[in-house]
Amino acid sequence: MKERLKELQTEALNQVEAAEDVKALQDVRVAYLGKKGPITEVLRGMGKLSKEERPVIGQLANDIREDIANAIQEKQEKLEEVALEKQLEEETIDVTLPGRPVKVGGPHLLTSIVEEIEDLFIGMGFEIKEGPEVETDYYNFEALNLPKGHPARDMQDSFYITEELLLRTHTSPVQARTMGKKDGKEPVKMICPGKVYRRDTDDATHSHQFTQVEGLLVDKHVRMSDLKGMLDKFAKQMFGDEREIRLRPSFFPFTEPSVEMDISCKVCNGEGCSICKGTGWIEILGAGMVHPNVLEMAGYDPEEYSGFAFGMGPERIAMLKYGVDDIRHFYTNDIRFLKQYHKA
Ligand code: 2NL
Repeated sequence: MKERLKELQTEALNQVEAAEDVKALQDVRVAYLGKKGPITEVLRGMGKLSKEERPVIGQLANDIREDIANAIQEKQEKLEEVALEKQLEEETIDVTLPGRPVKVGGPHLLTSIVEEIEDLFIGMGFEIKEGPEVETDYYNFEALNLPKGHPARDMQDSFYITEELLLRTHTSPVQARTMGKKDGKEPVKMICPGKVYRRDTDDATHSHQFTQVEGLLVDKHVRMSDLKGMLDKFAKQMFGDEREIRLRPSFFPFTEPSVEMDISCKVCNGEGCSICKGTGWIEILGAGMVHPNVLEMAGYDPEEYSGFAFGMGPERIAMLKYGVDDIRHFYTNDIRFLKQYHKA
């Protein structure tokens, strides 16, 4: 019986040694240590043994079981280790492979231009204000010295929603609202960028929806020369230090006097070319001293307070700065057009 047990031990240990995976090892465990295994079988015959032999064989059988179990455990750990090594090797990442390029977008040209304008005016101490695109007739027209029946209301054919509500035709109502909150006492120094709407037929230079940046400064003792100095600073920062400005008389219902500002043509340096249509000058914006009626309606005493205001179209500025020949390029979203203006 002793010999049979030793035989089984050697046999089992050889099979443990030979097992190539965890599954094979499991089979060895079931075969030798299971209830129906040969060791159990041998022990069933213990009844035939003498009293002295029984504990010796019992002890031996237990030692052999433990020996086989330990061998299985050890082999299992080894197999798991090998499996892990193999997995790690297979999943190695080759960090020297070239990467796949990630497509990165960028701001729209108009967004960049508006932000550039904002930065310049923030640098001069202006606040940025926004307001509703659906406006009341009062703030869009009335408060800007455009009473009902005023001929200028025809000039700006508008998208009306009701008799009293319309899509704003300029950003000026944001300024009228801001002044109205100051109780006629505090100064205002702001710009308001935003979308505006006019009933126009779209073509290379007209769009029914476009962008505007307007500015307003109201305080005591504000003069035309303050406007001129500020505009000169803006033009040089936006278009280059070598640009000159000139102001021509003009008309807007909300300013008096009113002017239009030109910058000297960058292309021909004032000589006259196709860009400036032979004049040497390019129109950039409109401006003027805030009309006393506008100040008064906003609650200021025009004898005590005065102000200047200006308005410009970022599309036009972008077109001049980058030679864009059609305003519709800003709204048709052709990526080939847009990505020319993404900074690297
Ligand atoms: C242009 C001309 C202008 C204004 C806008 C304004 C606003 C208030 C009071 C007075 Cl609240 N004026 N805005 C003044 C002059 C010209 O815009 O050509 N825009 C594209």
